[in-house]
Amino acid sequence: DEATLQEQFDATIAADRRIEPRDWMPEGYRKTLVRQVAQHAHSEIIGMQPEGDWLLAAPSLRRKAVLLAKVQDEAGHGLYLYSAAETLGADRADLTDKLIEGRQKYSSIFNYPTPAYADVGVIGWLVDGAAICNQVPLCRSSYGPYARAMIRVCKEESFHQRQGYELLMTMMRGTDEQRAMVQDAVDRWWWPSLMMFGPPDDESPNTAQSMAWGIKRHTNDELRQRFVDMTVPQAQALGVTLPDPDLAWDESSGHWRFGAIDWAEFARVLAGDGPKNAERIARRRAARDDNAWVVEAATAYARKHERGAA
Ligand code: FAQ
Repeated sequence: DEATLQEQFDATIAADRRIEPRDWMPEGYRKTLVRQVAQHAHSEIIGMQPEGDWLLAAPSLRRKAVLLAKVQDEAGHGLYLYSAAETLGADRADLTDKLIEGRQKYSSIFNYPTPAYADVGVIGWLVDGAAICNQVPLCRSSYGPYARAMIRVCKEESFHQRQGYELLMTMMRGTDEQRAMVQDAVDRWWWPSLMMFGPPDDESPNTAQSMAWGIKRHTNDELRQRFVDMTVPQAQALGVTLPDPDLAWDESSGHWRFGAIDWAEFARVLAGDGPKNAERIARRRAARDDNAWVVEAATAYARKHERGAA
């Protein structure tokens, strides 16, 4: 009965073993995972757009090949994560519709523009750096398919982070104009990167329950702090300044203290009012609608072969 099943589930979580698709799980656990995994998948797919804009304008064949590989990896991550959501009973086409209709979210970070080529480097360094901080602990998430997906995703994100940092190192060894371009991109992306970790812990409705279920392993503020501590020395090595006058080393705690985040801006972007929200969704909608015939044709072909096999 349900009480016994709940006990078994609780015991699995308490013993830090994984929940698998065939296992019974409370409805809230399933819903929370579908929400987080779908949002994560949407972020990867929408996240192809800001850098994808530079594919036709990359400054060399080598840079183009690297960027193409990175953007394709993001497509792979999205598809991998939609598959994980399907093991929870979700339907991929339905999730895409919910994204396009604004009923599911994607990361706030992808609503900012990429006007300069240095943005590609800064996204790799800061956005993929933040993604790694957030996702490495998710390799130990309690839901098996999500945790296993994160292992591969994190390996690829490490490559993404390095390609970004290497690109920036190259530009910083270049001309004054190139250095200024990098600094301007850092100034624009720093605060939005800190917002990627989500609202502060005392305003995060999902964290406590997600941690109790072992879906999340750290709070939003813990991971944000870890990211700042990791990134400040990298900024110093690169020779850029981070746009925060309050950034200071705190000897007693052994952490970098940082200034107040503009949560009103975060709320505006989540409400659909960031610089690029409308464009990102319009493009995703066009991709769904313009390619519907491919899905129809592939589905018809698969049906025909299923009948042939039977
Ligand atoms: N943007 O209660 P919490 C990538 C929402 S990396 C938009 O704290 P939770 C790689 C949240 O969903 C980016 N919405 O929620 C890449 C909730 O709304 P809901 C993707 C946000 O889930 C790099 C509400 O606020 N990574 O794509 C954001 O416990 C470069 C309350 O928040 C992941 O998704 C935000 N930043 O914690 C690709 C990682 N923050 O659903 C291309 C997995 C919060 O109740 C290029 N996800 N919200 O309506 C997570 O770790 C968690 O879901 C958090 C949020 C930490 C994002």
